[in-house]
Amino acid sequence: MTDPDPVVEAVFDAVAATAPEIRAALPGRRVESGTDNPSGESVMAGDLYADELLGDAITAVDGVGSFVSEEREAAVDAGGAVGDGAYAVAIDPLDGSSNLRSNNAMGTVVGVYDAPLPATGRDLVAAGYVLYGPITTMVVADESGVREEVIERESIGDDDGGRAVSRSVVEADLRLPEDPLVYGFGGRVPDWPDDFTAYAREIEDELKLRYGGAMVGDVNQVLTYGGIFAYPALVDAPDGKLRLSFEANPIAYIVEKAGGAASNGEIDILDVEPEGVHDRVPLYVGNGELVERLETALD
Ligand code: P6P
Repeated sequence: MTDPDPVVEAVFDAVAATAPEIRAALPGRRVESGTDNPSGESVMAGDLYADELLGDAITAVDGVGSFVSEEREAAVDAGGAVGDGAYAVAIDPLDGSSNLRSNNAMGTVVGVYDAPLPATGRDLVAAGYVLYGPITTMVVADESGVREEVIERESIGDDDGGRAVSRSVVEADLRLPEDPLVYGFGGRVPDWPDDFTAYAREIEDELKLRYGGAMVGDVNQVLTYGGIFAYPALVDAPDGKLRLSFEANPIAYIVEKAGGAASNGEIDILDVEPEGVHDRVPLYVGNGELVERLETALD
Protein backbone atom coordinates (compact mmCIF):
# COMPACT_ATOMS: atom_id res chain seq x y z
CA MET A 1 0.00 0.00 0.00
CA THR A 2 1.69 3.20 -1.18
CA ASP A 3 1.49 6.28 1.07
CA PRO A 4 -0.98 8.84 -0.28
CA ASP A 5 0.62 11.75 -2.17
CA PRO A 6 0.13 14.81 0.10
CA VAL A 7 -0.58 17.12 -2.84
CA VAL A 8 -3.17 14.73 -4.28
CA GLU A 9 -4.78 14.44 -0.85
CA ALA A 10 -4.83 18.23 -0.57
CA VAL A 11 -6.49 18.52 -4.00
CA PHE A 12 -9.28 16.10 -3.01
CA ASP A 13 -9.61 17.80 0.39
CA ALA A 14 -10.19 21.04 -1.53
CA VAL A 15 -12.71 19.35 -3.86
CA ALA A 16 -14.54 17.77 -0.91
CA ALA A 17 -14.60 21.09 0.97
CA THR A 18 -16.39 22.82 -1.91
CA ALA A 19 -18.95 20.04 -2.44
CA PRO A 20 -21.50 21.11 0.23
CA GLU A 21 -21.25 24.74 -0.96
CA ILE A 22 -21.87 23.71 -4.56
CA ARG A 23 -24.73 21.42 -3.59
CA ALA A 24 -26.36 24.16 -1.48
CA ALA A 25 -26.08 26.65 -4.35
CA LEU A 26 -27.70 24.45 -7.02
CA PRO A 27 -31.38 25.27 -6.32
CA GLY A 28 -30.67 28.93 -7.12
CA ARG A 29 -28.59 28.21 -10.22
CA ARG A 30 -30.84 26.09 -12.45
CA VAL A 31 -30.90 28.73 -15.18
CA GLU A 32 -28.78 29.09 -18.30
CA SER A 33 -26.02 31.67 -17.88
CA GLY A 34 -26.44 32.98 -21.42
CA THR A 35 -22.82 32.07 -22.25
CA ASP A 36 -21.18 29.11 -24.03
CA ASN A 37 -18.13 27.11 -22.90
CA PRO A 38 -15.02 26.60 -25.11
CA SER A 39 -16.73 23.47 -26.52
CA GLY A 40 -19.64 25.61 -27.71
CA GLU A 41 -22.13 24.22 -25.18
CA SER A 42 -24.54 26.46 -23.29
CA VAL A 43 -23.47 26.93 -19.68
CA MET A 44 -25.72 26.84 -16.62
CA ALA A 45 -25.29 29.29 -13.75
CA GLY A 46 -24.39 26.23 -11.65
CA ASP A 47 -21.47 25.44 -13.98
CA LEU A 48 -19.97 28.91 -13.49
CA TYR A 49 -20.45 28.85 -9.72
CA ALA A 50 -18.85 25.41 -9.37
CA ASP A 51 -15.99 26.43 -11.66
CA GLU A 52 -15.27 29.57 -9.65
CA LEU A 53 -15.37 27.81 -6.27
CA LEU A 54 -13.28 24.84 -7.42
CA GLY A 55 -10.82 27.06 -9.30
CA ASP A 56 -10.15 29.16 -6.19
CA ALA A 57 -9.84 26.08 -3.95
CA ILE A 58 -7.63 24.01 -6.27
CA THR A 59 -5.24 26.79 -7.36
CA ALA A 60 -4.66 27.56 -3.66
CA VAL A 61 -3.19 24.09 -3.07
CA ASP A 62 0.61 24.07 -2.73
CA GLY A 63 1.92 21.71 -5.42
CA VAL A 64 -0.70 22.57 -8.04
CA GLY A 65 1.04 24.32 -10.96
CA SER A 66 -1.87 24.82 -13.34
CA PHE A 67 -5.64 24.47 -13.50
CA VAL A 68 -7.71 23.54 -16.56
CA SER A 69 -11.49 23.58 -16.70
CA GLU A 70 -14.22 22.66 -19.19
CA GLU A 71 -15.51 26.18 -18.63
CA ARG A 72 -12.25 28.03 -19.38
CA GLU A 73 -10.44 28.43 -22.71
CA ALA A 74 -6.89 28.29 -21.35
CA ALA A 75 -5.04 26.89 -18.36
CA VAL A 76 -4.81 29.04 -15.22
CA ASP A 77 -1.24 29.42 -13.92
CA ALA A 78 -1.19 28.36 -10.26
CA GLY A 79 2.49 29.15 -9.78
CA GLY A 80 4.23 25.79 -9.84
CA ALA A 81 6.45 24.02 -12.39
CA VAL A 82 4.14 21.31 -13.73
CA GLY A 83 6.00 18.05 -14.24
CA ASP A 84 8.84 19.24 -12.01
CA GLY A 85 7.26 18.84 -8.61
CA ALA A 86 3.89 20.42 -9.39
CA TYR A 87 0.70 18.94 -10.89
CA ALA A 88 -1.81 20.12 -13.48
CA VAL A 89 -5.41 19.65 -12.33
CA ALA A 90 -8.17 19.35 -14.94
CA ILE A 91 -11.84 19.47 -14.00
CA ASP A 92 -15.34 19.34 -15.33
CA PRO A 93 -16.86 21.47 -12.58
CA LEU A 94 -20.47 20.31 -12.98
CA ASP A 95 -20.74 17.35 -15.34
CA GLY A 96 -24.32 16.81 -16.43
CA SER A 97 -25.47 20.27 -15.35
CA SER A 98 -28.37 20.08 -17.81
CA ASN A 99 -29.82 17.65 -15.23
CA LEU A 100 -30.38 20.64 -12.95
CA ARG A 101 -33.68 21.25 -14.80
CA SER A 102 -34.90 17.67 -14.24
CA ASN A 103 -33.32 17.36 -10.76
CA ASN A 104 -31.27 14.30 -11.67
CA ALA A 105 -27.75 13.32 -10.60
CA MET A 106 -24.66 15.29 -11.71
CA GLY A 107 -21.16 15.79 -10.43
CA THR A 108 -17.59 17.10 -10.61
CA VAL A 109 -14.82 15.22 -12.44
CA VAL A 110 -11.14 15.73 -11.46
CA GLY A 111 -7.90 14.60 -13.12
CA VAL A 112 -4.47 15.21 -11.51
CA TYR A 113 -1.72 15.12 -14.16
CA ASP A 114 2.05 15.03 -13.67
CA ALA A 115 2.57 16.91 -16.95
CA PRO A 116 1.40 20.15 -18.58
CA LEU A 117 -1.89 19.78 -20.52
CA PRO A 118 -2.75 18.68 -23.13
CA ALA A 119 -1.34 15.36 -21.91
CA THR A 120 -2.24 11.69 -22.28
CA GLY A 121 -4.03 9.81 -19.51
CA ARG A 122 -0.76 7.99 -18.79
CA ASP A 123 0.35 11.25 -17.11
CA LEU A 124 -2.47 10.98 -14.55
CA VAL A 125 -1.34 10.31 -10.97
CA ALA A 126 -4.89 10.39 -9.58
CA ALA A 127 -8.49 11.00 -10.63
CA GLY A 128 -11.87 11.22 -9.00
CA TYR A 129 -15.42 12.47 -9.13
CA VAL A 130 -17.98 13.94 -6.76
CA LEU A 131 -21.50 12.60 -7.34
CA TYR A 132 -24.44 14.79 -6.30
CA GLY A 133 -27.02 12.06 -5.83
CA PRO A 134 -29.34 11.46 -2.88
CA ILE A 135 -26.02 11.31 -1.02
CA THR A 136 -22.92 13.36 -1.84
CA THR A 137 -20.15 10.86 -2.52
CA MET A 138 -16.61 11.16 -3.88
CA VAL A 139 -14.75 8.38 -5.68
CA VAL A 140 -10.95 8.76 -5.64
CA ALA A 141 -8.43 6.63 -7.57
CA ASP A 142 -4.66 6.68 -7.26
CA GLU A 143 -1.79 4.20 -7.52
CA SER A 144 -3.08 2.36 -4.43
CA GLY A 145 -6.55 1.71 -5.86
CA VAL A 146 -10.07 3.15 -5.81
CA ARG A 147 -12.14 4.23 -2.79
CA GLU A 148 -15.58 5.71 -2.25
CA GLU A 149 -16.18 8.36 0.38
CA VAL A 150 -19.30 10.08 1.76
CA ILE A 151 -18.91 13.86 1.97
CA GLU A 152 -20.83 15.60 4.75
CA ARG A 153 -20.96 18.98 6.41
CA GLU A 154 -20.35 18.79 10.15
CA SER A 155 -21.25 21.37 12.73
CA ILE A 156 -18.07 22.03 14.68
CA GLY A 157 -19.72 23.79 17.58
CA ASP A 158 -22.48 26.35 17.96
CA ASP A 159 -20.23 29.03 19.37
CA ASP A 160 -18.37 29.77 16.15
CA GLY A 161 -21.03 28.60 13.69
CA GLY A 162 -18.20 27.08 11.67
CA ARG A 163 -18.93 23.91 9.74
CA ALA A 164 -16.25 21.40 8.77
CA VAL A 165 -16.59 18.90 5.95
CA SER A 166 -15.99 15.21 6.66
CA ARG A 167 -14.70 12.56 4.24
CA SER A 168 -15.78 9.10 5.39
CA VAL A 169 -14.46 6.10 3.43
CA VAL A 170 -17.38 3.74 2.84
CA GLU A 171 -15.61 1.44 0.35
CA ALA A 172 -11.81 1.22 0.68
CA ASP A 173 -11.28 -1.06 -2.34
CA LEU A 174 -13.89 -0.30 -4.99
CA ARG A 175 -13.81 -2.96 -7.73
CA LEU A 176 -15.86 -3.23 -10.91
CA PRO A 177 -18.26 -6.20 -10.43
CA GLU A 178 -17.23 -9.05 -12.74
CA ASP A 179 -20.73 -9.87 -13.97
CA PRO A 180 -22.15 -7.00 -16.05
CA LEU A 181 -25.70 -5.91 -15.25
CA VAL A 182 -26.31 -2.40 -16.70
CA TYR A 183 -25.51 -0.33 -19.78
CA GLY A 184 -25.90 3.32 -20.72
CA PHE A 185 -25.27 4.64 -24.26
CA GLY A 186 -25.42 8.35 -25.12
CA GLY A 187 -26.71 9.90 -28.31
CA ARG A 188 -29.68 8.78 -30.45
CA VAL A 189 -29.91 5.60 -32.53
CA PRO A 190 -30.16 7.54 -35.84
CA ASP A 191 -26.89 9.28 -34.90
CA TRP A 192 -25.02 6.03 -34.23
CA PRO A 193 -22.83 4.41 -36.91
CA ASP A 194 -24.29 1.07 -38.06
CA ASP A 195 -21.54 -1.01 -36.41
CA PHE A 196 -22.23 0.57 -33.00
CA THR A 197 -25.99 0.15 -33.49
CA ALA A 198 -25.50 -3.57 -34.14
CA TYR A 199 -23.39 -3.86 -30.96
CA ALA A 200 -25.96 -1.88 -28.96
CA ARG A 201 -28.76 -4.16 -30.13
CA GLU A 202 -26.88 -7.16 -28.72
CA ILE A 203 -26.20 -5.41 -25.39
CA GLU A 204 -29.84 -4.31 -25.07
CA ASP A 205 -30.84 -7.99 -25.07
CA GLU A 206 -28.26 -8.82 -22.38
CA LEU A 207 -28.21 -5.95 -19.88
CA LYS A 208 -30.56 -3.44 -18.18
CA LEU A 209 -30.67 0.16 -19.42
CA ARG A 210 -29.38 2.71 -16.94
CA TYR A 211 -28.88 6.11 -18.63
CA GLY A 212 -29.34 9.33 -16.70
CA GLY A 213 -27.70 11.96 -18.92
CA ALA A 214 -24.75 12.68 -16.63
CA MET A 215 -21.58 10.65 -17.19
CA VAL A 216 -20.63 10.60 -13.48
CA GLY A 217 -24.02 9.16 -12.49
CA ASP A 218 -24.02 6.60 -15.30
CA VAL A 219 -20.42 5.53 -14.67
CA ASN A 220 -21.21 5.22 -10.95
CA GLN A 221 -24.00 2.79 -11.89
CA VAL A 222 -21.47 0.75 -13.89
CA LEU A 223 -18.98 0.76 -11.01
CA THR A 224 -21.75 -0.31 -8.63
CA TYR A 225 -23.52 -2.99 -10.68
CA GLY A 226 -21.04 -3.91 -13.43
CA GLY A 227 -21.59 -3.22 -17.12
CA ILE A 228 -20.65 -0.60 -19.70
CA PHE A 229 -21.12 3.12 -20.38
CA ALA A 230 -20.52 4.71 -23.75
CA TYR A 231 -20.79 8.06 -25.39
CA PRO A 232 -19.96 6.76 -28.84
CA ALA A 233 -18.60 8.24 -32.02
CA LEU A 234 -21.57 9.67 -33.92
CA VAL A 235 -22.15 9.79 -37.69
CA ASP A 236 -21.92 13.59 -37.68
CA ALA A 237 -19.47 13.78 -34.73
CA PRO A 238 -16.83 11.05 -35.12
CA ASP A 239 -15.04 12.31 -31.99
CA GLY A 240 -18.20 11.92 -29.93
CA LYS A 241 -19.13 14.45 -27.24
CA LEU A 242 -16.97 13.93 -24.14
CA ARG A 243 -13.71 15.80 -23.57
CA LEU A 244 -10.54 13.77 -23.13
CA SER A 245 -8.69 15.90 -20.55
CA PHE A 246 -11.38 16.35 -17.93
CA GLU A 247 -14.02 13.69 -18.65
CA ALA A 248 -12.75 10.59 -20.51
CA ASN A 249 -9.20 10.37 -19.10
CA PRO A 250 -10.17 10.68 -15.41
CA ILE A 251 -13.05 8.21 -15.80
CA ALA A 252 -10.84 5.78 -17.73
CA TYR A 253 -8.16 6.00 -15.01
CA ILE A 254 -10.72 5.31 -12.26
CA VAL A 255 -12.43 2.38 -14.02
CA GLU A 256 -9.14 0.77 -15.07
CA LYS A 257 -7.83 1.03 -11.47
CA ALA A 258 -11.10 -0.67 -10.44
CA GLY A 259 -10.42 -3.58 -12.83
CA GLY A 260 -12.26 -2.43 -15.96
CA ALA A 261 -11.26 -1.11 -19.38
CA ALA A 262 -11.68 2.11 -21.37
CA SER A 263 -11.37 2.63 -25.11
CA ASN A 264 -11.94 5.23 -27.82
CA GLY A 265 -13.09 2.34 -30.00
CA GLU A 266 -9.57 1.49 -31.17
CA ILE A 267 -7.05 2.04 -28.33
CA ASP A 268 -6.98 2.51 -24.57
CA ILE A 269 -8.31 5.99 -23.76
CA LEU A 270 -5.22 6.65 -21.63
CA ASP A 271 -3.02 6.33 -24.75
CA VAL A 272 -4.97 8.88 -26.85
CA GLU A 273 -2.66 11.74 -27.81
CA PRO A 274 -4.58 15.05 -27.62
CA GLU A 275 -3.81 18.20 -29.61
CA GLY A 276 -5.79 20.56 -27.36
CA VAL A 277 -7.21 20.47 -23.82
CA HIS A 278 -10.78 20.61 -25.16
CA ASP A 279 -10.37 17.71 -27.60
CA ARG A 280 -13.39 15.37 -27.70
CA VAL A 281 -13.12 11.58 -27.82
CA PRO A 282 -15.53 8.64 -28.09
CA LEU A 283 -15.66 6.83 -24.71
CA TYR A 284 -16.50 3.17 -24.14
CA VAL A 285 -15.80 2.20 -20.51
CA GLY A 286 -16.52 -0.63 -18.06
CA ASN A 287 -16.42 -4.42 -18.26
CA GLY A 288 -13.26 -5.53 -20.10
CA GLU A 289 -14.93 -8.24 -22.20
CA LEU A 290 -17.72 -5.88 -23.29
CA VAL A 291 -15.18 -3.18 -24.24
CA GLU A 292 -13.12 -5.74 -26.16
CA ARG A 293 -16.29 -6.95 -27.94
CA LEU A 294 -17.05 -3.31 -28.79
CA GLU A 295 -13.59 -2.77 -30.33
CA THR A 296 -14.06 -5.91 -32.45
CA ALA A 297 -17.53 -4.70 -33.53
CA LEU A 298 -16.06 -1.36 -34.65
CA ASP A 299 -13.16 -2.97 -36.52
P1 P6P B 1 -26.75 13.80 -23.92
C1 P6P B 1 -23.25 16.09 -19.86
O1 P6P B 1 -23.58 17.23 -20.62
C2 P6P B 1 -22.36 15.23 -20.70
O2 P6P B 1 -21.19 15.92 -21.02
C3 P6P B 1 -22.05 13.94 -19.97
O3 P6P B 1 -22.03 14.09 -18.59
C4 P6P B 1 -23.16 13.02 -20.40
O4 P6P B 1 -22.75 11.67 -20.44
C5 P6P B 1 -23.52 13.53 -21.79
O5 P6P B 1 -23.07 14.87 -21.87
C6 P6P B 1 -25.02 13.49 -22.00
O6 P6P B 1 -25.26 13.86 -23.33
O7 P6P B 1 -26.55 13.91 -25.42
O8 P6P B 1 -27.36 12.48 -23.49
O9 P6P B 1 -27.47 14.98 -23.32
